[in-house]
Amino acid sequence: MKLYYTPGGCSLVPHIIAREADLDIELIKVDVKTHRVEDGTDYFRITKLGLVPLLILDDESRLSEVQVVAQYLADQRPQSELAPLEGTFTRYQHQQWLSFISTEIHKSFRPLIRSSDTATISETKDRLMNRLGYISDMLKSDYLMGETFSAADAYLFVTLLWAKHLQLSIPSKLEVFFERIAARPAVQTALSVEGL
Ligand SMILES: N[C@@H](CCC(=O)N[C@@H](CS)C(=O)NCC(=O)O)C(=O)O
Repeated sequence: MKLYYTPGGCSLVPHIIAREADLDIELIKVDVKTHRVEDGTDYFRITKLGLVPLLILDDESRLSEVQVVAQYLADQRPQSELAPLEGTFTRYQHQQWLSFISTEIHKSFRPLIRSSDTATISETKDRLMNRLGYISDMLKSDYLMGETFSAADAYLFVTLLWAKHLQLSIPSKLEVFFERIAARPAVQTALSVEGL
């Protein structure tokens, strides 16, 4: 399997899950500013949207979208419990978190990084802080799904990494959560391999 990634991007989520599941995966670095792969290939020739993550399986079938790629990788090693099993109610609760983080958290960062309109930035920050506050209130155990680390935690962790990079003040409970996830050996390896 090949995973196209960019250092510190949302592709870090499936990268972490692949390491947590101890999967054999080839990492291929993409500069998402120039859309060049590390060997110089134009990334738009590989994928029309030019987005990471992109997972290419050994039979050349492809998967994209953080949530989907992370769940696929988790499902390759069900015993690692990185995603609840298909057909269970907790599977949907986990997907609920993945979707919430994708649409309400992940996508808030684009205007924060790209926009120069102060009203847009201020409104986006307020909305992001409201959503992080909600997650903080809902977080009753060590992880989003309770006592078990899952792909949703990896996703939240990566968005908190961005929040810290932008020097946003995050709820104290999420600071503790961030440190808990950062201390995981697989997470440390993924961060170090990406040069973070
Ligand atoms: N909907 C996609 C979004 C992925 C995405 O935003 N990827 C960013 C890196 S975090 C990217 O590749 N940006 C390059 C670009 O916008 O051209 C997903 O959930 O996987």
